[in-house]
Amino acid sequence: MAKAPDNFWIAARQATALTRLRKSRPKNIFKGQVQYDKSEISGVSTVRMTVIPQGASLPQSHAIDETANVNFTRLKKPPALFALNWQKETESRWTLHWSLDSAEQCWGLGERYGGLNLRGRTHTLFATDDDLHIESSDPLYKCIPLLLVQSAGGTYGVFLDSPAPQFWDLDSERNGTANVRLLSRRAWSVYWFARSTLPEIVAAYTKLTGRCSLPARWSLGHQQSRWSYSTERAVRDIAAEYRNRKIPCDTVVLDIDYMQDYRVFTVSQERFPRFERLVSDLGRLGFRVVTIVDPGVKRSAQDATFREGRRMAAFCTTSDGSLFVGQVWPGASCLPDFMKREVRVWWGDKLDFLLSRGIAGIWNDMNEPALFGNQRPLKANAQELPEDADQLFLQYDIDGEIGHFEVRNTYGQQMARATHEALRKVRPDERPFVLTRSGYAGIQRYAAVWLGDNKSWFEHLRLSIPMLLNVSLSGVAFCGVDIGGFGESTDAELLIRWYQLGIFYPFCRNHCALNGRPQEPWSFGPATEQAIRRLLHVRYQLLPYFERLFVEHRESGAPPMRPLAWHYPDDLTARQLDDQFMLGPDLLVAPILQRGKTRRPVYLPDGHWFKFDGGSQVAGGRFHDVEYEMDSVPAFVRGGAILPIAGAVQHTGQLPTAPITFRCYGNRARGRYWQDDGATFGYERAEYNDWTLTLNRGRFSAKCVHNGFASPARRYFYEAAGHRYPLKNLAGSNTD
Ligand code: MIG
Repeated sequence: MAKAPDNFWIAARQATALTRLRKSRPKNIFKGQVQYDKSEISGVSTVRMTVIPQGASLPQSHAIDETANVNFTRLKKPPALFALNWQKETESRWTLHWSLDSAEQCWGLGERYGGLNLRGRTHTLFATDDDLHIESSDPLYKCIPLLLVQSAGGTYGVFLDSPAPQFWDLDSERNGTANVRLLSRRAWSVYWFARSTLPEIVAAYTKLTGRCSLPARWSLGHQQSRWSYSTERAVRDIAAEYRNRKIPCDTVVLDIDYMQDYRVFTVSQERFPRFERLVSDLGRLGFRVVTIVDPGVKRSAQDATFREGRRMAAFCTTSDGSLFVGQVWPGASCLPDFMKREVRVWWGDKLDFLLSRGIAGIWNDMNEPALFGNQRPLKANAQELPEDADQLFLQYDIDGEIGHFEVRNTYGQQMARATHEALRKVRPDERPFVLTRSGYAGIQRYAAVWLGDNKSWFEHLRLSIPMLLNVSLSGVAFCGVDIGGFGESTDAELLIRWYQLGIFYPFCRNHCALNGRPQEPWSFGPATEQAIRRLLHVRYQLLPYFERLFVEHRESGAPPMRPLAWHYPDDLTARQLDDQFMLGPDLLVAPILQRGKTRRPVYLPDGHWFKFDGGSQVAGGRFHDVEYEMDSVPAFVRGGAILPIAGAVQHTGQLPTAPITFRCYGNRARGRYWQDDGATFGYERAEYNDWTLTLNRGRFSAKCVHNGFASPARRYFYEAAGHRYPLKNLAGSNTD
């Protein structure tokens, strides 16, 4: 598949390395069955290889979206496009290897610390709570074994569907080989997506593993969090500050201190004596409340959740049958085995404690699972999988008892699934909001994600772009990082710069650790507050555009955040950049990422562009040295785009009646405007409106493609060449 490298030295190195590999590789000791299947998924030729060791059962996938009904047909032998070699080297170790062309970059693999191109180092997939993200960080919270290999010639994909520990060595020895070590005693599958375009590969992968449903509109608004707002008073004050200062916000998030002694499904009577009243009062101000829920259940006969869980054998046990006990926030705690269906149902029913009190969404933390004092239970360079009995605890899978490490990477996934399914059950026609720290391939079907404990460092501001791009390309469209940074203390400059970028994260939440100084938008004086207010207004103005992007994610799998190469695959400069990105097809975001800087080089691909602020036209096909003020919006709009811009609001509850202006960029432009209730699954019952917008030599028209939603009365305008004109009517909606 890889064409011969043009560089002689690379070729020579590769040849030596391969001989060395061949010599050093133990022989294949595999005994069992291998199956090959093929399918055409969203136009991409896909081959699946399933490897079933003697005595093992068929693999049960935790990634595949069963409702997608992708059909495979059996093949007699591996087809030519399947360029992957593999072997079983020891009783618990497998290796897969193939060669990489010298020009190929490696993207994807979910949550990785570092730049967009993952080539040149090793990446461990073993769910880990790492609260110090530095350059040598390797395993993090999420494990998504999808690699996208891309070059000017196109992109191909490799998806290794196994929740067991994986080590991906992406040419760390610079000899042109990718080498994956999988530690497992069970069956597994690998999918090979044949070379195609980047959007097509992501379409195929998300067809297979699912796409997120449209987010509840409120969850796309600004969320304010902190570890912790630990009294009713503190929560009310935050909400009041937001409304008094007219800074847009939709959600207040409650971290672990709302509970009694950190016990799950409790509320502190002392600090939150009138919890329900608090939630409903906030609701009247247009706020939703989200609460954290960790998996650890306090091992205590006084705790009702523990008693119930023990009675129904919900908790993970060790090999001698006793309860596994680990240290987490409530102290000595037990972990529910979310692999069991009845445990997921039970946990879901328990969530009613929060849902019946009006809690709008659930935030799952610590679900790697994290254990104090034992965050890395597997050696960094493990070559063997410990025996089942030595994998911390046992879990259950279709074929019975199984060592935890074999399925560790889905622990958080199964918890998020239980939570998602509970919300669907209790509120069948409401779009659920679940946020999770850990997850596996397919996590997008159950939850939005944030990338855990970053710090208030410019370095982490900068890295949030490539990290979120790789997460997005790995199928997880609804993602973000803590704005302002979680650990350490932020300052005015960093907070402003972070909001300049953060208003473009699909998930937009300010969150801060226990010891950091407060970082709500008003914490640094009036000038900072004013800048952030303006930036958040822009976030809300763009929400109709965000909603359209999520509609397109459902249609095609395209994530809102995309590398430039998504749209400009032949542009060699664009392919190298990971300090700027596309938000959908129309916005290019290029923020300041260094302290003390007010300018930066911005690359605009071919075509013409418009500054988001002020709308001046800028030529594409080259770099520009761009200066940004403290309240500037660091974005450029593609010439030929039409953006629906909403009028100013304080929260999404006010959006349906806010006027919409279709802002046209250039004198020939096209756009799309989508409208629904933003809250229910009505869009699946055709209750939405969908318009194609065009501007042709000054003539604006909105063509209704679908008309199924009775929108409340609102006013519409279009804006072209700096003038704004009222629109008489938009078919399919009520205008006044
Ligand atoms: O051991 O709940 O990543 O967002 O504020 C720390 C307290 C536990 C880690 C999460 C962070 C959260 C914090 N949690």
